[in-house]
Amino acid sequence: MSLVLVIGNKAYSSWSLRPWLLMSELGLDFDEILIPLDRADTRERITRHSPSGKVPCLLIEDLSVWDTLAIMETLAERFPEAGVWPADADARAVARSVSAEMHSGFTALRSACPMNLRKRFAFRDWGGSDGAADVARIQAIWADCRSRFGAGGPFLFGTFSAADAMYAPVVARLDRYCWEVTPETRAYMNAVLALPSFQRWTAQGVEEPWILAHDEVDAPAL
Ligand SMILES: N[C@@H](CCC(=O)N[C@@H](CS)C(=O)NCC(=O)O)C(=O)O
Repeated sequence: MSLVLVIGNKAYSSWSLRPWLLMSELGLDFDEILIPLDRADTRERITRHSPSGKVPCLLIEDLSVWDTLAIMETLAERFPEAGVWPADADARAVARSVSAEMHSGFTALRSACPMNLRKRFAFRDWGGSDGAADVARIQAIWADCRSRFGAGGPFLFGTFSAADAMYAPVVARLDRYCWEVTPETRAYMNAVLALPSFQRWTAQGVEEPWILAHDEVDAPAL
């Protein structure tokens, strides 16, 4: 089965990172097509593959699957042995809940702290009280998953799963915008940041020539 993942800039495209990281960490064999965002031909190039005009989009032979959670669910169905979701049914239900919560939420954090893998910023009041509430909720989610389901490894459900891939860009944001977090949160973040595929993605993003002005916050980088 040929798999091609269509993605945006590695330095900035947080949605693209999620399925790329999942597929890489699970050892699925895939090719990628990288389409730089915010250029004159971006929309035309993306819509050749993705009817929504957004990335990521997964091409399975001639079939196009778009939107991050749909891609992950399709991978779970097509590769049932790969471990996209936790094996235990209760853990799997919670993994889907926290992934859906990520997919639809945390807009204050996401807009105040766009993913930017080239920069690091001293903490400031990113996103005001809404940003702080997002980060508190995220830390509560991670603590709950780790304490109830995380005994088998350093990730939310022990071994790496789609839930960790969904939160990987949040890990990058908390790290690079220097949010103060609990030691438990930091330990989880370190496990994600140390993933070989996360490091590979970051190194490739740093080398990209493109700057996306709307993802560059107005603050001096450290
Ligand atoms: N709900 C979508 C969101 C995808 C999305 O917003 N992708 C951005 C890049 S991170 C995009 O394709 N933007 C198109 C553009 O800027 O032209 C998903 O989960 O995949």
